[in-house]
Amino acid sequence: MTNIVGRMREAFRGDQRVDADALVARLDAVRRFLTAVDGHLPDARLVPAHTLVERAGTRLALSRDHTVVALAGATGSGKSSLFNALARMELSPVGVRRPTTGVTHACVWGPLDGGNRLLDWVGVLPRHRFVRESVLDADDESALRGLILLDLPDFDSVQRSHRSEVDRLLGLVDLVVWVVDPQKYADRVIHTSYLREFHRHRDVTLVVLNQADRLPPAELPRVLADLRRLLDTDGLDGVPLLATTAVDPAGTRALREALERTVAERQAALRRLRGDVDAVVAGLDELVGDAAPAGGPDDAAVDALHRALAGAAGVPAVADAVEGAYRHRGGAATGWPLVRGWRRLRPDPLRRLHLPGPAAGRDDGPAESLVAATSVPDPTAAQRSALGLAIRTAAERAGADLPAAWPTAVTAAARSRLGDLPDALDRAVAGTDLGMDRRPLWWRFVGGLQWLVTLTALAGLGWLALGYALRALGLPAPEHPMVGEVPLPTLLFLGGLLAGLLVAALTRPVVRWAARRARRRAERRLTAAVAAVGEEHVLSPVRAVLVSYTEARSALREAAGR
Ligand SMILES: Nc1nc2c(ncn2[C@@H]2O[C@H](COP(=O)(O)OP(=O)(O)OP(=O)(O)O)[C@@H](O)[C@H]2O)c(=O)[nH]1
Ligand SMILES: [Mg+2]
Repeated sequence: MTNIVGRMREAFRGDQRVDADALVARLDAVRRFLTAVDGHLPDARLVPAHTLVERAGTRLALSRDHTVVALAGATGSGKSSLFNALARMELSPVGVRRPTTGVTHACVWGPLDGGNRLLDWVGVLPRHRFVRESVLDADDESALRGLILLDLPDFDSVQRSHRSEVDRLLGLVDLVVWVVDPQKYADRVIHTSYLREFHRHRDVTLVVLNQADRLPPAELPRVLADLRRLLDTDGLDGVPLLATTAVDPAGTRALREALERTVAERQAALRRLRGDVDAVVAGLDELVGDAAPAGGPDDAAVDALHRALAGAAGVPAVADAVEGAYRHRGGAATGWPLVRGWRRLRPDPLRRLHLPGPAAGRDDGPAESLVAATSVPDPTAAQRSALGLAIRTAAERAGADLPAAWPTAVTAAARSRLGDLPDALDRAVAGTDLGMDRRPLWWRFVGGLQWLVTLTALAGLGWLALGYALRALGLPAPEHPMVGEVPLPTLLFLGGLLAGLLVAALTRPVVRWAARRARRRAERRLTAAVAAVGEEHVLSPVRAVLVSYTEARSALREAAGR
C-alpha cells in the first residue's frame, strides 16, 4: 500500500495542492481574455475557452466535497465489474452481450443530497443513481465518503451514442480511471484518441490493467511494463498504473485505496480544472505573442493616411478656391474703384463650392452648424483607391507585430466606419473656419486710398470740365493755378489716375502673396479637420483593437499562471 500511495503522490505532482482561489483567479483571467477578444477573433477558436469558463464556474459552485470518478474503457474491459466490486453490490449489469452498459450508472458514497445536484449537472438519470452508504456498513465505506463513481458506456462502441456520452462525461468528471484488459490494452484507439488527449490531466488520471487474473502470474510484470511504456509514449509518464481483478474482492484493493486517498484529498476537482485551464491556455497561446504591440500605426503611415483623406475630402480644391476667393475679394476691395463693379460680376470661387463665404459665415452662425452640403467635387476613383490603400497600410503597420488572426481584426476595425467617411469628411470641410470671414484691415486702407485718389482725379476732371464749359459759353473763366508748368486741375486729374493705377499695380502682388498665405492657412486647418475625422473613423477603432489585444495578452498570461 505504501508503494501505491507513494506512486500516487508522485503522479499527482504529489506536490502541489491546487489553491482554489488561485484557480478562480486564473478562470477570471480566461473570462477577461474572452471579453477582450470578443468580436475580434473568430468564435470557433474560442469555443474551448467558453466551455471551460462555463463548466468550471458550475463545477466550483457545486459540491467540492464530492469527487466524481469515471470508469472508462473499451467494451468488455470490466468497467461494470469493477464498479460493482467497488460498490460491493451488483448495481450495473455485467453481461456477455457486448456492449452491455448503454447509459451511465452512478454510485454515491455518503448522503445522496449533495451528490444529486452534481449528478443532475453531469447528466446521470435518477434511476441509474445508487447510494452506497447505508447505516449498516457506514464504517466500512466511510473512507470513500464523497466519492461519486460513474460506470461509463464503452468508448469504442458500435453504438455511436455511447461514444458521444463518454466524450461528454470525460469533459465533466474530476478523475478518470482508464480500464484496460490484457487483450486490448495496446489498442490504438484508446491511446491516440483518448489517453494522449489527457496528458494535461495526468494528475487526475489513473490506469488499471483489469482481468489481471487472466494472465499467468509470470506474465503480469511484462504486460504492465509494456503498458507503462505505451503510457509514457502517450505523455502520461508518472500516471499510476495498477493491476486489478474485478472478480476477486482482493483484486480491487489497490484501486480502492487509491480512490480513498483521492477522495480524502478533495483535490481532484480542482486539479481537473487546473488541467482544463492549462489545456485551454495552451490552445490559445498562439493567439497572443510575446512582443507588446505598438500603440498604433507609425507616423509615416498616419501622414500618408492624412494626405489620402485630404485628397478624398477635396482639400486641394478648397485650398485653390480659398486662394482664388482671396484674390477675388482682395482685388475687389483694393482695385481701382471704377472697375470694381465689373470684378464683382465674376463668381466668388468659394461660394461656387457652397462653402461659407464672409456673409454666410456671419449670417448662419457658427461654421460647425453648417450641414454638409458642399459642392466640393467628389473624390476621383484614384483618390478613393489611394484612401483605401492608406487605410489598409495604416492597419497593416499597426497590426504588423501581432500574431495571426489579429491583423485581420485590425484591418476590419480600420475599415469598420468606411461607410460614414465621405459624409464625415464633407462635414469636416464644411465646418472648417477657412479664415475668410474677416476682411483684412489693409484692404480697407488701400480701398480708402483708392477712393481718395479717384476722387482727386474726379475733382481735377470736374475742375477742367468746368473751365472748358465756361469758356465754351464765352464766360470768363478764372485762370487755373499752376504747379510748376502744369495747371493744378490737370495735375489732380492725371496724378489721381496715375496714383490709382500705381496703387493697383503695387497692391496686386501683395494680394497674390496674401492669397497664397490664406491658402496655406486654410490647408492647415482643413488637414487638421480631416485628420480628426481619420482619428475618429479609422485610427481609434484600430487603437481599440490594439488595446483589446494588450488586455487579452495580459489576461492570458495571468490565466497561464505566469
Ligand atoms: N476473469 C475476469 N473476468 C472479468 C474481470 N472483469 C470483468 N470480467 C468479465 O468480463 C466481461 C465483461 O465485463 P463487464 O464488466 O461487463 O465489462 P464492461 O467494461 O462493463 O463492458 P461494457 O459495459 O460492454 O462496456 C464479463 O463477463 C465479466 O465477468 C476480471 O477481472 N477477471
Ligand atoms: Mg459495462
